[in-house]
Amino acid sequence: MKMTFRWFGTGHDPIPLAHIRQIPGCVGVITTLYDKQPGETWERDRIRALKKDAADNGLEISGIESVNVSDAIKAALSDRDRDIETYIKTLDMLGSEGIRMVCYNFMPVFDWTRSELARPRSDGSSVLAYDQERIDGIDPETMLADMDSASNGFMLPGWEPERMARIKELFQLYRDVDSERLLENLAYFLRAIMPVCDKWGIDMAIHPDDPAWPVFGLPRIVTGKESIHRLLKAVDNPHNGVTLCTGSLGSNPANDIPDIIRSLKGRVHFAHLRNVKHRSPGKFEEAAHLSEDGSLDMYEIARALRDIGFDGPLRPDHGRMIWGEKGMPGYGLYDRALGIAYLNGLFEAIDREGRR
Ligand code: DNO
Repeated sequence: MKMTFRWFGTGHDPIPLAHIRQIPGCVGVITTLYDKQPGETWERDRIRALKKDAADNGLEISGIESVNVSDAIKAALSDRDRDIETYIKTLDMLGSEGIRMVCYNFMPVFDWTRSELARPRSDGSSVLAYDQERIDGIDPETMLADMDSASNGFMLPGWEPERMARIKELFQLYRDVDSERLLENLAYFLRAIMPVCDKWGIDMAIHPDDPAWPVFGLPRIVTGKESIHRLLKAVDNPHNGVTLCTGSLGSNPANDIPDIIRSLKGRVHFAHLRNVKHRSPGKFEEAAHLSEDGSLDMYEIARALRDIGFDGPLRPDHGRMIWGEKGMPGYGLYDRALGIAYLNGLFEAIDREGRR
């Protein structure tokens, strides 16, 4: 396992790489080119500049999150083959620059969804939260305005303004796409990119849907054990794998995460570890990483990852906003660094127990 930290790039992330390198055990960053729209090719010099920034600070680029997939590919529009060609070119470029893990998602219209970005907790911190009733009662456009005003002026990953400006049109594109169609479209995309993944050894790590059920009537296809196995079988190549995101899968209390991990030996290429507190069906809020603070057993999750021999990049995921930090919701420095310290402790203890 490689401990890493998500970093949004110079000019986007207020957290300097020089601070990230001081987090104990953190060897690399997970990043992307934030100005790239889905369907655009990544140039070699930009990838090299990213690598150089990291290397100048004693870090590596441990993977890309995300190379985003265009709506033309997700909804099988007439120009999907052109976008797939572009995606392949980008993977070829990344592969030739030594990048071996690419995270992406196949959620229509929205990436992750929350109803609140800064719910106050009794410890004085704030967290992201989700309430299905609230989501059911609002128009996605109203939600966009709320998200905007609560995001501390940061562009939220997955909520890029260029996309959100076209929200109505985006909903239209998916009018005839149900979950079966979406899965077919995903399999079509994966089949096309597997040769370049085989060429360079690039592991594709699909991110689960967050939350793990349909929102705003849009289909979802990566929600739990069964659906994940379906998509892995649809294109049965070891490079077709997943991002094991405990917070996304853990939004549904029916998902037994250690069991899911054990069933995915060899196909977990990236892990996002964080905790989540279930309130009632369809209602949850994020928590500190510690098992005791939420509903997930982080020790069992770490053990399951060790048991399947997971050796890919792992990162803490959304943290609380603490100590007066004004950061991107979920992506401040302090609580994610605390998350790493805690996860390092779990993994060290598990390794040592294993050696007895
Ligand atoms: C949210 C993130 C997601 C994730 C994408 C991967 O905080 O986990 O935005 O990066 O779904 O493409």
